[in-house]
Amino acid sequence: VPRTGEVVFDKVTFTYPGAEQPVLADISFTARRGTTTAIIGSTGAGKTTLISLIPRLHDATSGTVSVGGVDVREAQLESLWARIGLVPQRPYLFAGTVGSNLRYGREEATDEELWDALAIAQGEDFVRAMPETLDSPIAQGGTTVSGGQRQRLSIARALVRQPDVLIFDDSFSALDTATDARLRAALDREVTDATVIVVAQRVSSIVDADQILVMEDGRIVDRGTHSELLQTSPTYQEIVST
Ligand code: M5T
Ligand code: MG
Repeated sequence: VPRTGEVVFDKVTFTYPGAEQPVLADISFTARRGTTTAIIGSTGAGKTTLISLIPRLHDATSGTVSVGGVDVREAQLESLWARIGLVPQRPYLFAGTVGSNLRYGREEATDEELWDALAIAQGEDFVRAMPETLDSPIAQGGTTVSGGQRQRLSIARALVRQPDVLIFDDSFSALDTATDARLRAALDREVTDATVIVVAQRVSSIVDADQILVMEDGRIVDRGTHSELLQTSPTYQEIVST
């Protein structure tokens, strides 16, 4: 099994169990290691559903999804999940401490590794400012930290696991644009080997992506870089202007 996190969708269709209409139709793309693939599109376009097929939260109805050259259906779930860091659209924190929340998924991580992940996720300053830093208590649901702090802890948690595939589902939306920009610059600098997939609402979060997939009604209607799409995609132009 090659230790590469290349993600390939080949003619993927998906219908939720019991639903009549497919939510994803004819999705094909390759997300290469060391590159960033962005997915943008209006609410309900199917972005969250698409990324949920990678760790097999759902299985494709037809077509194949593969990670590192292996069909995810043939991969052992535990080893598949060990390779994927997914930051969900609604970040969740457990009752415990900052440290125990960050270690979820990799219990053996050292404090230094937690700080490294926090530095990239732009969470270092606020955790250092907490009275007990990594040992500071977190209430169930993370109600003692702000939405933006919760998002950054959730991002740091994914980084601690050092996955081959890093997926951010609208993970930068609660961050102000300056923090968003610093975080993406740090990711670019520090996370160079992973396959990064970014679902975003804000175009400013994805202008530097190696490829952008524009989704509409469960389909990829256009693809390219930011500057290519500005020239070729009316849908993208509309997203940019709103
Ligand atoms: C795409 C439907 C949803 C929408 C379409 C998660 C989920 C979604 N859907 C279900 O029927 N059951 C489900 O469990 O699928 O939804 P999405 O993938 O969540 O879209 P999105 O991520 O692009 O939207 P948003 O709002 O996060 O930008 O018809 O009803
Ligand atoms: Mg979504």
